[in-house]
Amino acid sequence: MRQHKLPLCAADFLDWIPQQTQRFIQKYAMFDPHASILVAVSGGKDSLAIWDVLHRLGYQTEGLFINLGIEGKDGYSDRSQRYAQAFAEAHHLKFHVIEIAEEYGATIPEAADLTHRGRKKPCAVCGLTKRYVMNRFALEGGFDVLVTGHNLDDEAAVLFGNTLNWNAGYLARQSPVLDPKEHLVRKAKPFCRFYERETAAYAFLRGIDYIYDECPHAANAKSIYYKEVLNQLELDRPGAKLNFYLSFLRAKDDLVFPSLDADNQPPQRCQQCGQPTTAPGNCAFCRMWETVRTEINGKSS
Ligand code: Q46
Ligand code: ZN
Repeated sequence: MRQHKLPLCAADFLDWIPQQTQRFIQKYAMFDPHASILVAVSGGKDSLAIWDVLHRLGYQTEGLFINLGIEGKDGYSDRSQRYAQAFAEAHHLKFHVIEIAEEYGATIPEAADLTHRGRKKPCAVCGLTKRYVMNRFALEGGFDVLVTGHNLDDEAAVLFGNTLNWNAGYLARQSPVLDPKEHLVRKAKPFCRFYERETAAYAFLRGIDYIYDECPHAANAKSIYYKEVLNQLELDRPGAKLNFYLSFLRAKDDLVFPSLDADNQPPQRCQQCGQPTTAPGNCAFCRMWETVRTEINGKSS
């Protein structure tokens, strides 16, 4: 690992990742040893690797897979689910599945086609739905924290995008851990300081079977372009990516637009589901799925 000037053999690397993860959990006060943890699993390397590490560290974890209905039957979502399910079964871990089409009446790509938000690209619909469903499931299940497998490459790319646009509200909220608020569960990203190649190496060396393919809708995403730019920077200056992210975390408390933090907005409640929302009336999730249902009903009548 050039950024740490640290060479490790496979056996030491497999110890190093959990040790470092535990260090990050404590450093950022993510959760305590007895927390009940819901891990958002996608079937990919990062989420299965974090689940593996937390389980090995002795944490009490359950997994949540959201089947988005991408590529229909036996397509990308179903194949991803099989990897996540197989991991859960092999480790005797409790595994929950939410089928979006069953729960809300349409798959993510179908919903994207029916709403303005989708504009024929499902990612906006998908992101909003996943955030909402994960939060709700974690709250209703009484979990203390929702853990995701975001790695340093993900976090640095988000930070880069938000910095290019000086998106103060998003910058203020970007953090390895978000404290719970009313109707919002605590969220933590214990892998946020690991490079993607480190989490991939961990999954590979540990023999975790995960879905190699990216979601077919990920191609041409802005985040992928930002990752490429940052990788170029990293190539010339090893550690640049990590430094970019860690310097931001250090600077953030003092420097980033505290007056624009979303905390200063008056709290509002969605009239339909009761979840927090920035505008009066229904939340973005309820409004979007209401439009989808109206469109489906209009087409069938
Ligand atoms: S799963 Fe969903 Fe991603 Fe696929 S549709 Fe886009 S947002 S690319 S993380
Ligand atoms: Zn709502």
